[in-house]
Amino acid sequence: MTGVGVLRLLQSNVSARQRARKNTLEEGKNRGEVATMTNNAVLNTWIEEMAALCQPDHVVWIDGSDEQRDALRAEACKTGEMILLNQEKLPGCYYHRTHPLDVARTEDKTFICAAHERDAGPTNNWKSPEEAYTEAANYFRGSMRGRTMYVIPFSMGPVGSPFSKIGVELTDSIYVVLNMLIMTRVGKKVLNALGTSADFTKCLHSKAQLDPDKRRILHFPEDNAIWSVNSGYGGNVLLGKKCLALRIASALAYKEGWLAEHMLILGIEEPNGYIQYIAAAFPSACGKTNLAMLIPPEGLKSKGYRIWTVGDDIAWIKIDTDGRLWAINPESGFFGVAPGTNSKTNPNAVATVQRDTIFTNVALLPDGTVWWEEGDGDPPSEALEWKGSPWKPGMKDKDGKPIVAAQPNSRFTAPLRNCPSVSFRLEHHHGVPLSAIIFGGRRNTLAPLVYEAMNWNHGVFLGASMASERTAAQYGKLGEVRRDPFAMLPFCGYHMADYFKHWIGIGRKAPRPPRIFHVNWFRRDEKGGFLWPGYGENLRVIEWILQRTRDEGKAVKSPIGYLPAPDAFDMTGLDLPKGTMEKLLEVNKDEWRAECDAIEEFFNGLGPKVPWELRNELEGLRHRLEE
Ligand code: OXD
Ligand code: MN
Repeated sequence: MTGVGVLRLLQSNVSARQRARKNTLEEGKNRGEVATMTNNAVLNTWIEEMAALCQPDHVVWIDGSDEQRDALRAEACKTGEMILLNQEKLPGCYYHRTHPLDVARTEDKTFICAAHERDAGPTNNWKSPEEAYTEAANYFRGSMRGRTMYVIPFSMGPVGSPFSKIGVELTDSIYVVLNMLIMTRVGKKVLNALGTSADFTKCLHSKAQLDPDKRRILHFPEDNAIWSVNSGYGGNVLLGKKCLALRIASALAYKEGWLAEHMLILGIEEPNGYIQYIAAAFPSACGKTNLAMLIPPEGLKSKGYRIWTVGDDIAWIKIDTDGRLWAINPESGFFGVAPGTNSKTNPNAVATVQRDTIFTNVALLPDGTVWWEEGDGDPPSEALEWKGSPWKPGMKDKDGKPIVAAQPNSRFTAPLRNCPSVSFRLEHHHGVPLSAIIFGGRRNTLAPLVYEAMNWNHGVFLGASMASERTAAQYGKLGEVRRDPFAMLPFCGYHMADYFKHWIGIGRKAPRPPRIFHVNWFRRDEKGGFLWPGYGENLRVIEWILQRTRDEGKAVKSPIGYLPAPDAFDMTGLDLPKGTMEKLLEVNKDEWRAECDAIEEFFNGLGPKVPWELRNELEGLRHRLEE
C-alpha cells in the first residue's frame, strides 16, 4: 500500500479536515500568504493531505527571495529560535541551539522502509512502509497546531541540470528553512523547473515535541518520500542532504545507472590552466571539509597550484558521452563541524564562515561572536556554553571531566559561494570530469599513506573494505575497527551487496573510468604520534595521484597495489625524520593477512549477494601476500 493509501485509512475525517484546511488557507491569504505557488496538482494534493495530518495554523510557501528570508530571520530572532550575532564582526550570521538530546544524526532511529526487508539489506534498520507510516503518522498528527508549515521547493544540483533532483520539504521549523536556503537551491525557479511533473521527493518534517523516543527518520524509496519527526538536528532534518542526496538518491541511482556518493570533489589547477578533478570518500570526521578546501603547502607554492572546491560531502556521478565519469555537488552550502576548524587547519573554512552563516551549538561570547574548541585564539575568559549556561575555561563536571564550550558536533552552515576557493563550475550542468577517486580511512597501522588499485574492480574492493578505527570522540571502544564501505554505511539506501555490484557495473559501462586510490593520513608511530603532517601537505600525495592518472608518477608494485616509489613525492620544504617515509609506506604482510580475514568476515556478514568479483579480489590479495 502506498503512503497516501495508508494515510487514507488512518484519517477518519480527512475531508472535514481538508475543508478546515481550505478555510485556514483563505484566512492566510488575507495575511499575504498564498494558497499555492504552483498548479502542480500532485504537489498541491500532497500538501493538502500533509497539512490535514499535521494541522498547522498557517501554510507559507518559500519563494527563495531575500525579503522573505530576512522576514523569517527576524521572526526567528523574535521567538528566540535564533540569536542575531554581532553584525559588524559577523554580518548576516545567526546562532542556534538544538535540544541537548538532539545534537547528532540518530542512526538507531533511521530506517529504510523498502517494501521488502531484503531490499534494505543487513546494514540498514528496516521497517515495513505500513508500520512506519502508521507509527509516524501518530507522531505527526496535530504536531503543527499553533505553528506554521513552511513549503520549501528545492533542487539538489543546479536547477534544470540533467543531474538534478527536485524535492519539496514541509517543515514547522524556521531554522530548517533558513538552513535549506543555504544548503540547496530554493524557490519559484525550482517550481518552474518541476512544472506539473510528479517527479519530486516528498519530504515531511516536524519537530513535534522533540521526543527522542518518538524520533524517526524514515525513507520510503518506492514512494520517493522521507518522513522525519521529533528532531531538530541538521543531519536528521535538512532532508535534502543525507536523506535525499544519499539514501534516497543512492536507491534512485541504482535504478537509473549512476552513483550518489558520500564524497568531496576538488579541482587542482596547474599554472598552465589544466585542471584535474578528484572525488574522495572518507568516513565522517576524517577531514573531508579540510581536504576539499586545501591550501598548498609552502614548499609547493612555487609550482603555482590553485585549488578549486566543488563540494565537501556529497557527489553525484554519471557516465558522460566522452566515456568518463562526471560529477556534481548537489548541495550549495557547507554543513561543517566547527571544533577543530581554525586558521591553520582550514583557513578557507574560517574565511567562509565570516558572513551569512548559521552557527549551531557552538559557544556564544559576550560580544555576540562565537568560539569553539581548537578554534582560533585563546579560549575566551567567559562564554555561554552550547546549552546556554555560563562557562569559563578549566570548568569540570562532577566526575572531574573538562566541560566543553562547544558541543563536539557543533556546526556551521555557510554558503559555498563564500569560500575563497569555490569552483567556478558550480552551476555547470555537466559538473566536472573525474581523473581519480580516492578512498580513505583512519587506520593507526596497516594502511600505507597511499596506494593505487590495480584496476577498477580492485578499486571497488578497496572501497568495499574501507574501515576506520574509532577515535576518542566516537562511541564504542577506542581503536576498534569499524568497516564503513565507501563511507556509505549509514547512507546507502539499499542492500550494500547490490551497491557493490552496481559499482562493478559502472566500471564495465564506463570506457574511461577514473583510477582508484586509497589513502591513510592517520598512520601512527610506536609512540602513538602521527607519522604524516596532513592538512595542506596532503597535496604532495595528490600530486603523485594526478601524475599516476597521466601515466607519469613513479610506482612500485606491492601485494596490496601500486605504492609510490621511495622518491616519488616532491618533498620540497618538508623534512620528515629519517625512516618516516619507509614507515608510512610499509606493507606488513602479517597485518594484511589478518585484514583479509576481517574483510572476509565482513563480506560474509553481508550475505550471499556479495559479488563474486570482490571475492576474487580478496583471494587475489591473499595469493599475492604469499608470493
Ligand atoms: C556529515 C556526516 O554531517 O557525515 O557530513 O555525518
Ligand atoms: Mn558527511
